[in-house]
Amino acid sequence: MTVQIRKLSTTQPDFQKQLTNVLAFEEKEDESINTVVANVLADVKNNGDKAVLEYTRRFDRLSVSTGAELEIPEAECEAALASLAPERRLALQAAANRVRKYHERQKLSCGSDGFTFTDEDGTSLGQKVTPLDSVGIYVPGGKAAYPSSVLMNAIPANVAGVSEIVMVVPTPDGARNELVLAAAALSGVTRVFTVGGAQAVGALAYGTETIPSVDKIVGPGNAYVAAAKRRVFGTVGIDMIAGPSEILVICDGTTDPDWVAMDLFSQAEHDEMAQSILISPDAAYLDRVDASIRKLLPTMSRREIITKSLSSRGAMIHVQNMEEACEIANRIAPEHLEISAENPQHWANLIRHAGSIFLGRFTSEALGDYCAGPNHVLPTSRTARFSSPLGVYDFQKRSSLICVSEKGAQTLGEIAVELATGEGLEAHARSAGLRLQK
Ligand code: HSO
Ligand code: ZN
Repeated sequence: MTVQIRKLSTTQPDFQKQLTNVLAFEEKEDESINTVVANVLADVKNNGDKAVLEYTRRFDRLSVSTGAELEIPEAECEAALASLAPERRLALQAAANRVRKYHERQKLSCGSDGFTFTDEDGTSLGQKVTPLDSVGIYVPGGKAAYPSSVLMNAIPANVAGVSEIVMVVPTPDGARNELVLAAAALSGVTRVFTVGGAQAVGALAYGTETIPSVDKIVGPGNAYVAAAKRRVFGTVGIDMIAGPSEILVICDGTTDPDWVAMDLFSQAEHDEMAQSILISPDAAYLDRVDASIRKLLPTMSRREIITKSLSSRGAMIHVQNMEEACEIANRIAPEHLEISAENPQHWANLIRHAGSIFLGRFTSEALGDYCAGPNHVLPTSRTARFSSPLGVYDFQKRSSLICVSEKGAQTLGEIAVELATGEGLEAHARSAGLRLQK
């Protein structure tokens, strides 16, 4: 199977249409998945542990007779961390420390203490910020089990001050992923249960005899998990529903083409539906990267996934200049944007929509996935137009504060009486009116 990447140029008369085709991605709304998930959720809601144990036996071939046996004690996560090869343990610890440091900055900058101010009548107004009490972190099992994602989901919650962080992870046939457990030990996770799928989402949303209900569920999962998260939204909060990974590289033509080819591979290897796009004002450079792709692809262990991803959703776009490259990047609103160019800061100033921006040729996107510090849970499928990376702010909420002085009760009371009367709400008008001095 040879790789065939679409080539576009902004000078083509139908360029906009072609770009729309490249970006088109339809999330399959599968009715059969929805039906299964609705049944599983209802069963877990009504029958608690009994249902969870039954689905875990059926889907994960894990047979235990009590809910308590689904829990992995904290000591086992600590032991998993201690038993890692030293290089692996040090790398995980270094990543966790950097992610924590970054998110601590984020907590300071998003005003964790709130604010108050007093107006001329002595009425004080403000905003109070509090962490959520409890969150659930879904961690996929099997091939898609990423310890780095445990760090990225749990550490911001921990930094926000969430006191109960419950992690659920399927363990098909009872196989536990040591690196995932070790990551939990480093991230402030308080309890771990070996459950997955829609049943895990149901347990976290409704609670069972063993698994506590939480206030918000975050973390990636398969189509069943995504459908379950959508259904329990409202009972609990959820984070985003993540689509396949994406990378957009803008290159001025001065970076080693092998580097850029490998950066495109790095997201393509996640998923056949992942999207890797390269934009350059230098047409000859696009050809050089194409040659690097053909040279390097046979050496990649995940070449089949990469080939499918690049051939079905990849693209190379020739533009007239770097300004035009940035305009198209804003239109694409990618999850990850690498600006592999001289003076990257200059071009980054023109970018308005991107989940994470990687500046300069030494900043490979892979460093952001693991250890630079910022979160790797990012808006996909063009949602960077209106949403942000997962962060401390996703684990906080705000309450308004209003303390009206006696004088303020007069000024505000007159306004409220007038408007309440206009709305025909008598009790509102009288409630405000009773506090008016006659
Ligand atoms: N690039 C992925 C995150 C990840 N990469 C985890 C490696 N491990 C998010 O788009
Ligand atoms: Zn990645």
